[in-house]
Order: sequence, then structure tokens, then C-alpha cells
Amino acid sequence: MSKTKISLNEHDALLITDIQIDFLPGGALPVKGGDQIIPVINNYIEHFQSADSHIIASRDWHPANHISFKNQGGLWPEHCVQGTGGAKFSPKMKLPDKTLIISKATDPAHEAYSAFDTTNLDLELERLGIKRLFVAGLATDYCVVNTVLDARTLGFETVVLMDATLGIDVKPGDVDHAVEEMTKSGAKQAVDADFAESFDKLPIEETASDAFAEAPSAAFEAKKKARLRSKTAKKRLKTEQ
Ligand code: VGL
Ligand code: ZN
Repeated sequence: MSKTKISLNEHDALLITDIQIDFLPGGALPVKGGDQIIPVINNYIEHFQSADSHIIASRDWHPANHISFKNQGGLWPEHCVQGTGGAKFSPKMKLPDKTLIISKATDPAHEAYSAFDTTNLDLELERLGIKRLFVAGLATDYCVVNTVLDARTLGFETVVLMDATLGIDVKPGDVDHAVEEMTKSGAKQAVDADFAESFDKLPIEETASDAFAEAPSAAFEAKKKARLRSKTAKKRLKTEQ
């Protein structure tokens, strides 16, 4: 049975959770293979932008004395301390200038995994008229699951982008359990093939380590232009008919 493909509009948002240096290989609290979802996320960003959907990025943004840290009685090594290099978004991720950034876990005495926990994300979503949230990022078994469960409690239609999330699995099975919980809450799952407009895959060199360069490659820009051209052409065709 073929499923109906997903079409995006201005009431949709891509919520990218915690693609920060400290959660990537080489960082203070790395998710294994975490950098491999960045090119996939970049594809989603392109796709959501061309559909006039919104882009939101959350970041773990701890004060240095946060309760999350082992030296403060918490579970984790120090990570994502406000203003440090490790708290920066990965430079490989191509966030548009107008991305809405949500900082979380900023209260030293309160652990917060969800991007809704003591942030203004719910108000922002209401202000922007967003009805449906597509969630990507790290980590499936902490930030992603807690964000998705809160989104469902608040009544948002919620879709987990399975090809653009990865978890920590402190205990094997944690990620599977998180996926089950999200499904039970009514969250849907999708991958890029479930979207109506086909995604252009990024050229191979975009995923290589030289993609640390700030500027998008010429090939990437050329593809974007071609896509815009075909979009305009389609629109023109529509109005002519
Ligand atoms: C997270 C562990 C510690 C997360 C944050 O956002 O997934 N995980 N702090
Ligand atoms: Zn944290």
C-alpha cells in the first residue's frame, strides 16, 4: 500500500535539536556517528526553506555550574557550557540566517532535556502559526524524545525524522524504548523518501571533512539555483494554464 506523501507548507517547522560540537565525535559528550546525520539535516533545511516552512534549532546551553554535570552531582561530563566552543552549532550545519534559536537547560538548578522545558518555544510556535513539527537531531533518547513527548502533550502534530536523529544508548535499548514512547504518544515517523517533492542529494564532496568550510560549495549553490528555477517554471506553468 502506498502512503500519501508529505507536502510541506508555512504551518510546518523543522526543529533541529542540539547539533553542537560537544555532542559530535571529538566533543565532550559525543553521540557515536552523530556527524553522519548532518548532511541529511542539511537536505531537510533546503527542502523546508523552499517550501516556506520554518527552521528552528535548539541548543543545550548550560551555565558552568549546571546540575547536569558530574561535578555538580549530575550524570554527564561538562558539555555545552554557554559561550564555549563546544556549545557552538556544528559549522557543517547550514542554518539559514533567520533560524529561530532556542536555548535550553540554562537554569543551573534544573535539568532540562526537552526544547519546551522552561523555554518560550510553545509561544514562538503559536506566534508563527506552526501546527506540525518535524523533529531531527541529537540525542534520540534524551532531547529528541522529551521534546517530542512535550510537543504531543501541547497538541502539535509531530513527526520524527528517523534518518536525521541518533541516540546515545547509555543502556542498549534506550533508543528503541524512546522510539516506542514517541510512537505511543501519537508521533509519526518519516524519512526523506516520504516527502512529496524529491530531495536533491547533496554532492558527495559536501559530506567530506572539507565541508568545514563556511561557504557553501559552488556545486551546492548551483543546485539550489536550478531548483529555484524549476520552481519558478512550475509556478509559471500553473498560471499559464
Ligand atoms: C542531552 C545529555 C545531556 C540532549 C543534553 O540534549 O540530548 N543529552 N544533555
Ligand atoms: Zn546537557
